[in-house]
Amino acid sequence: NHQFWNDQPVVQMDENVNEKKIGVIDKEKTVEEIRNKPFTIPSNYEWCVVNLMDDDQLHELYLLLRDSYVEDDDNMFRFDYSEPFLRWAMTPPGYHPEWHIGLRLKKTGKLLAFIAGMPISLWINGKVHHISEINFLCIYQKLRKKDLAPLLIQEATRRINKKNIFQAIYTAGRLLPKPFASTTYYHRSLNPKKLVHVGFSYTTKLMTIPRLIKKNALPTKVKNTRLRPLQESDVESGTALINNYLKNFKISMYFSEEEFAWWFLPREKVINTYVLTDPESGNVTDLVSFYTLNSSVLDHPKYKTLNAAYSFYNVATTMELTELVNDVLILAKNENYDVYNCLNIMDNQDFLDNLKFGQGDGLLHYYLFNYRILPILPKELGFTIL
Ligand code: EN5
Repeated sequence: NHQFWNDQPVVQMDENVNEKKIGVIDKEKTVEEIRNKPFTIPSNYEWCVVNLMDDDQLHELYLLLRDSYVEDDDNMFRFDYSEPFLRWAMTPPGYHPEWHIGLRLKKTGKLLAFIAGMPISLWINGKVHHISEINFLCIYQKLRKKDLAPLLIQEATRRINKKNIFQAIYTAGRLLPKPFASTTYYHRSLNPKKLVHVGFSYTTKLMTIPRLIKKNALPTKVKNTRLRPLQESDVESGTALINNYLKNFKISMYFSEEEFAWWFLPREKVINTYVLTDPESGNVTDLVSFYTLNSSVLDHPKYKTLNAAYSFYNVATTMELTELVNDVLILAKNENYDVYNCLNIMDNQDFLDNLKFGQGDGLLHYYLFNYRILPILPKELGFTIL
């Protein structure tokens, strides 16, 4: 049912973008033209701002997402974003507290729905655009089919427009009008036995558990022994390295030094970044990073959690990307992750086969709100959404 999306400034399903149509969809508006009043909601609900700096409110949001956010197609796993992760993901430099929008039941105050906007800088066709990212749209399981999502999206749009921003980027596993890129998940087993037990992976007649263990075995030590965690003093050269790499993609993230420090400096169980530096200059030459996003294993007697690492950004200049990522698989395995996940974006396709990643059953579609671009291939995309 795309009734709502038909009236929104997005590329429609039957539309094919050509050169002439690239650019803003809705006619330009001014901040003054944007309504000041929040969207009207059924009288038993109320809007709220979820203050992520408040531990109790962060915990409420954590529980809502843990119980009602994204699942795989067969409802076997559900994302379990940790509290420190959620705070990190939604409060980057320049964030707007009022873009963390909640919906509560008036009577009890229970948090029933949420949507977040975050400021983001993107390179689109060679130019930096300061727009919004949308993420963590979630409606409490028992409240589905009440059509609350359109209200949350419109209220987020209004608050973002009030800051003079009229474009947003977002991803979804579902097909909506209309992706500019569709990417595929790949998975590298680190703990094959557990993955099979929880139903994340499977055996076949030929691929038994012992064979899976053998196939996925990794050395205990990394090849590049100089690989070390990113630190404060690497920020300047690390930012230069990554922007220089990312600007070659058709759409990519752009990082100020402050943003680079925010997104890459290691935070335990949230974000890990490892680098190699040039011995002479001390500049970062290679960088590999992953974030921690566990999933709840739904209805399993023994296991409750799947420990998953997700590839974030990788840049290799002094070695093959495959060699760099092989080392990070070793580090992730040694830190007890069960699986290393990755999309076929950026140059990731170059290492997937060699490093024994297998295609998953999930897709991730990328969307822009109020902007038309030509469709692009996964490998032309230099941008990860958490
Ligand atoms: C907010 N920004 O479907 C939107 N995950 O493949 C986020 N599959 O884990 C939207 N179904 O293939 C996120 N194992 C959309 C993704 C939602 C989550 C999702 C998929 C991605 C996933 C696993 C488990 C499937 C369980 C049954 C999967 C196969 C792994 C196997 C490992 C060994 C080599 C072959 C593949």
